[in-house]
Amino acid sequence: MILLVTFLFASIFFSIGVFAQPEPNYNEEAIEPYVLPELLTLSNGEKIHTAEDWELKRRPEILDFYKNEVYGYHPETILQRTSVKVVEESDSALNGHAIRKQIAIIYESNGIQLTINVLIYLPNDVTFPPVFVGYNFYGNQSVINDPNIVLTDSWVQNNADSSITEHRVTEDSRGKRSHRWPIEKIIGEGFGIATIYYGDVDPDRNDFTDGIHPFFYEDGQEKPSNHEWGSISAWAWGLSTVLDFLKADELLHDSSFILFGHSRLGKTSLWAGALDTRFDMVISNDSGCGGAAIFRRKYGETAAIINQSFPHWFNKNFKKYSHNENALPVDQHMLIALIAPRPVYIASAEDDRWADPKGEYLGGYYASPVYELYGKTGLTNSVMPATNEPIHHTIGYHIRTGGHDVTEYDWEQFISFARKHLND
Ligand code: GTR
Repeated sequence: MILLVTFLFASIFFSIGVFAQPEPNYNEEAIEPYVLPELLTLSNGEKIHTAEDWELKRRPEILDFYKNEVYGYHPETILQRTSVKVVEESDSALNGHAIRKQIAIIYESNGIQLTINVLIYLPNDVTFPPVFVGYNFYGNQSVINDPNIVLTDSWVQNNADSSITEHRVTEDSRGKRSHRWPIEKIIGEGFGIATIYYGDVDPDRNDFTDGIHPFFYEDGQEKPSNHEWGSISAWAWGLSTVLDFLKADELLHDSSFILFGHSRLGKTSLWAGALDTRFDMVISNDSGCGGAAIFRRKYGETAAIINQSFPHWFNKNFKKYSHNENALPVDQHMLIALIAPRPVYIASAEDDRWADPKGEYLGGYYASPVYELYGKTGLTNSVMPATNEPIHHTIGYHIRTGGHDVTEYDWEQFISFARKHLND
């Protein structure tokens, strides 16, 4: 009887949509007309005509909107509370072609510690190589099959891919994600790579008692308040903290740093690149909703869907924009514009409709007027390019064949884009 009543109530709730996921739209024709918030008009109506006014007036205003209403404020990196330990180093990695270095960044406060493990490969024959910096989903050991890679302690079950969700890191997961990280190729092209398991900074679950957040709570605080940081901001904080130490490393202090991230970590790379102008270039791969894609299109994943599935990614204030995108004071062209004039690359995949490839393209297209203020070229055509026809302006873009993943084709584009623009 009790079971029957519970079942009846659950069915009613589902049918009226209390628990149900909103249905995604994949029909371009069904997109309602929308008006984007103006990139080059201050909230007091004043128009912006110069790069200087953009930097002094409009950019801080937009950055503030994002902090308040989307990703949440995060504390400034506090170097005094961190120390670094070289855990392992070899100058004969990858058959002698690379230096491998593993460092542990230890953040300490009130007697508790958080350890961020950074795995670095650098080409042996290049001084101060440019370095791709990016998070991985499954631990540093997953990016390459190398028995020397230290396993992190902060492993937690992660729901991103059911094929490797076995709780703690095991020897089995060494190299499981190597197809996304063609490290030998990257090294062979003269670039370095630094990667970090994102769960070291904040485990990816709706729980604010773990990861970096509690280190910054006021007495009695148990979770971030409405305007404070969600997980994407926490991961962005982690990238800036790692950058502090990379920049101080004797092998890297003259290097350029290229942020790279896929999917939720592509959303993170855009936000981290917007916040921290020390990153010389930013790449987002299949970043979708909350990344490069325009919210107001509501194509594929939407604010309502993402807030329901991943309430911890954004701040509490962002919840009020579920089914209410037009009330947002920003849209994602503004996130991309915050990176200007630094080069930014947006990568999409044809079958990754969930991430709205066209919305990702338009994010770059509508950001372009800010690049133009600096005399740079963004995406000039309102129509997106054909599949596998990359654009390498200061805003770069491609849509490739295939699905939600990071492929060799993607890396070929990232490398040639970096070569072309790093010294702009
Ligand atoms: C999906 C999520 C996307 C994207 C993706 C990923 O479940 O809806 O926003 O971030 O995960 O990170 O692989």
